Amino acid sequence: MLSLVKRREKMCINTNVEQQVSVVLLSHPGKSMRVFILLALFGLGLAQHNPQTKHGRTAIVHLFEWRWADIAAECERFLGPNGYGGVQISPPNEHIVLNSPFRPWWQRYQPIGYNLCSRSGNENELRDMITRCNNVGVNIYVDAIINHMCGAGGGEGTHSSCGSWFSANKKDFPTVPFTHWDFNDHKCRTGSGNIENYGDANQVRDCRLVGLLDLALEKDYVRGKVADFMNKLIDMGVAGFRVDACKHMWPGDLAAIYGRLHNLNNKWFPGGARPFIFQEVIDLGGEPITTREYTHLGRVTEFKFSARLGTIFRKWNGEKLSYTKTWGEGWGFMSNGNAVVFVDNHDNQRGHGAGGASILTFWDSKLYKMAVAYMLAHPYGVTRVMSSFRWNRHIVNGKDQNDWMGPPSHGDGSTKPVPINPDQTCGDGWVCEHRWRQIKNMVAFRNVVNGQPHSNWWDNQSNQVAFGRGNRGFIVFNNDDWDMDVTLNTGMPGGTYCDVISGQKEGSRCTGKQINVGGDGRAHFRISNRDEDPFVAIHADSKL
Ligand code: AAO
Repeated sequence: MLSLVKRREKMCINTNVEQQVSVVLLSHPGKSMRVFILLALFGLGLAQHNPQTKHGRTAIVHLFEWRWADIAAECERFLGPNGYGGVQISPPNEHIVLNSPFRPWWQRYQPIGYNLCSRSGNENELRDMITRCNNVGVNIYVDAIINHMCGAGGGEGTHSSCGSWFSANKKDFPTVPFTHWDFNDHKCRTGSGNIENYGDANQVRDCRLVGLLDLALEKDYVRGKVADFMNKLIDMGVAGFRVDACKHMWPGDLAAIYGRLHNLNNKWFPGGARPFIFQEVIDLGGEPITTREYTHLGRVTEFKFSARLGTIFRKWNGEKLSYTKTWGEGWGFMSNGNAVVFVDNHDNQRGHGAGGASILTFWDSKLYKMAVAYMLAHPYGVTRVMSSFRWNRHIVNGKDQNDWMGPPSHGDGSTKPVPINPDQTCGDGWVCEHRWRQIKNMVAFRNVVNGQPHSNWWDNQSNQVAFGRGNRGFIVFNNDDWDMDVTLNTGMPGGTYCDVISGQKEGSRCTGKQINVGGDGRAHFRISNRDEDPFVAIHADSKL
């Protein structure tokens, strides 16, 4: 049975539920009904592991705090043409509006209801964005905040993004409606009503995460309201959800909600396609709740990937890049088919949610570009690229005093548009890592090598490593403090290739370094540790 399960896991990529179930039926016509139902359920779960990206696209970008109008334009002018598969958007539903601190980014993680107006725009703008992105083959994934509503101290009034009245004091959210019956407080056993100890799984699920009013998701009524909210978005055309704070919800409650979700809108997705589900569970080890409790329901964020890659590229704790020969499951990460991976996310880039000094961000751009390239070149996981805004970082004793600062805004707190400069970078404090040449070109690399095995590994037992992806791509890193001068077997067909890190192929011309691969697949690489980008990548489509 286990080997059958393993085999099916491989087969399930890009198939829909009906196909999966019929595969089981055909291959085991004589087995008992019990086995069939088990596997059918298993297949249903696996379908939600599929990001449903189109045209062989493999990477998602989180356009953190972008306005819907800007995302729509970005899909058409940049993401579609450059092969991005999808966008994770900031929470689209009504949220609290705060004055102190003034309009922090995290106010959007405090829902007031499920009306679709937020700091990023209204429902019409949301619908327009979903349509226009889908029309150019770019999926939209919604950041779904379903564990809680606003903070218990959120007061009472109409300080909410659609102007709806609510009362945190009375736990009254009339637009849903939720009343005090729909919250968990009676189940929580801590003095403060908040989570006090992550070592106690019951309080992690039944008490308030940082004081946020905790929804009673075991109630059929509450499940129904949450599913209605998600289904409305599915019907509008979104491809799936990043589900926030899953550690704080019982897996059984989540299964019940996911089970109510509609299939994707078949204007843009194949019949029977299930929404992609990826769940935020921070598991760095050492707590009773692990990612394993959630992987049957959908993919899960692999925070170990982010934390370890930062330490490796920074060469902290004696870590070396050469140790990543077995990167992925070999490092104790969850299985490849379950993982969503990232170098940094909107929390840990500013010290929230498992953030720490090791996390690489745009602030350390040289190492950051290398780490993102490593992630995109490596076959492990569904990859998510971060796209940030700049803020006035002010670190005192290891803590950023300005970790709350919201996106570039006008005086009234409304979010500024994203202007595009003549050189294709973004202005007004939008960092647009996803537009950086090295990152954009590595997204294309990942698409070109999709499905090819990790191959032709080489290392110098220190911080110089190289690996290929079958005969479709090859990447070489020098993160040592000395120059690199080596001849390596690339596994690529002979010819001249354009390095997509120092430049790119434009027509028949290469704006960067050229790499000559001999008829035997071998090529010479010289990379100075003082190069602005001490790494080189070539792929089948960068051949001159
Ligand atoms: C804000 C204020 C609060 C206020 C609250 C209510 O900051 O002071 O009480 O409003 O009024 C975001 C912000 C929060 C913000 C919230 C609501 O980050 O600051 O609160 O919006 O506006 C846990 C959860 C994880 C969560 C993370 C931040 O498990 O789900 O905390 N992330 C998501 C979102 C996030 C959002 C929310 C959830 C809420 O991505 O943006 O919050 O919707 C341990 C645990 C983790 C736990 C962290 C908390 O991590 O394992 O589960 O994450 O602690 O820091 C080592 C350990 C590692 C440990 C870590 C601690 O690395 O190995 O396990 O240390 O850093």
